[in-house]
Amino acid sequence: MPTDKNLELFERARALIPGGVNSPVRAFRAVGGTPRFVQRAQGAYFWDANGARHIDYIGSWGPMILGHGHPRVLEAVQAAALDGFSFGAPTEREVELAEEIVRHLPSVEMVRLVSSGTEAAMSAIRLARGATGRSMIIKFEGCYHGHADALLVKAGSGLATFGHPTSAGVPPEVVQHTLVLEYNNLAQLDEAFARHGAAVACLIIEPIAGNMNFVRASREFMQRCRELCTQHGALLVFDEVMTGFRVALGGAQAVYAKQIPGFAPDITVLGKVIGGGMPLAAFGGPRAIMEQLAPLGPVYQAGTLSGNPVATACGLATLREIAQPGFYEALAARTRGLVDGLAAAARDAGVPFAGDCEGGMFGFFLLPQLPHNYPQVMQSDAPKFGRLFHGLLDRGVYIAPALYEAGFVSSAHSDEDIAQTVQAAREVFASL
Ligand code: HOZ
Repeated sequence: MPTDKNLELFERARALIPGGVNSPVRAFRAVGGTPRFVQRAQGAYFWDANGARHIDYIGSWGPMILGHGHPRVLEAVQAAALDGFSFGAPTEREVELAEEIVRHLPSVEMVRLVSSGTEAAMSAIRLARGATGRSMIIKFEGCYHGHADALLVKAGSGLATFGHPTSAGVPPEVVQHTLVLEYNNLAQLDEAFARHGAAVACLIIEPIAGNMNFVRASREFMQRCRELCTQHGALLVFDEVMTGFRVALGGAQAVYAKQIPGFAPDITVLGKVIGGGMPLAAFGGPRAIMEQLAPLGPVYQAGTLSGNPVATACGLATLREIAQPGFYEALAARTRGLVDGLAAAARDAGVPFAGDCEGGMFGFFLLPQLPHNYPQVMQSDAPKFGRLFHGLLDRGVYIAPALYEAGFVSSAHSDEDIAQTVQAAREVFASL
């Protein structure tokens, strides 16, 4: 028997790292089996420790929109690394990256760079509370905004997988100001604002939720979120860590602005694509709100690695590539081709299937219809998903190892990759 290097590494890892991983979903607990340890990646593929090639639909959970090892991104990172890794002092590249972000997001006049999506969401909440002088925040069931204490209530992603309504270690007092509502439920939203409107600092939402698989907020729901926030003096915070520069150049807010005239959030939280695979995230909004931040205002926020020079080089090179004309049209067409192909394969095999996508982000459910909220998502057939996951994995196709996660296509995925994926799914669906 040849040795299984993935298994060997997993056993070594489990002895030293809780669960053998540094982020829970990677452990394959939802689907069983051995996580693939990545040796290297190029374009749309990665090779695991056994040398097996996989078509990668995770792409580091979103950042790798150009695929792995894009030559111009690589060049920018190499050049930046030669100039120095970290200074704890400002650099020109931070200014350039801020300019690039502001150029594409009309709702953002000023931006602060941080190192992770969790940090960005946590800071955005502090800013919203500081700017409004209020404490209460509204979030939605199934939306995940990183692992800051106040936001770990009925979140999605790994918390959905492990069935934790919230995390141990979060004292009830810390979440006492967090009100959790059902996604896409207009009546509940109206009632919450009627009752608590004057106390609400902000409403934070994943406009296209990517941590309960892929669930869109309806146009009506989003419009009502905007109206109620404006009416009650609360701030609308868009968590675009996943969707920012992923579903469109202007993010999910550009998608909603097309449907709702004049639509814009107050604060935007960004991550993933803006770092191109390096630890980089950001939050931004109108000047009057952002000027509440230290050193100008009373809301404190800081970070040794914030605006890191190598990470900003990577993010900047990535954003410059994706701003090329036609980039999103091609990416969206390829992603749509994947979802339609999977749907046809499932239909031919008589397997219930509902899929959706926007730009380079997609999701699907083994359900007859798309769900609109977390309880509906929870009706998905987890054991069947596990069989699909492993069937695809055995055929060299790597999707998220949990049914509560979205998927990601990059510009490096070719029509042939999509066709191979659909063929693999066709074989697996037939066996379900
Ligand atoms: N929070 C990510 C899933 N929505 C997982 C991140 C990771 O494991 O890298």
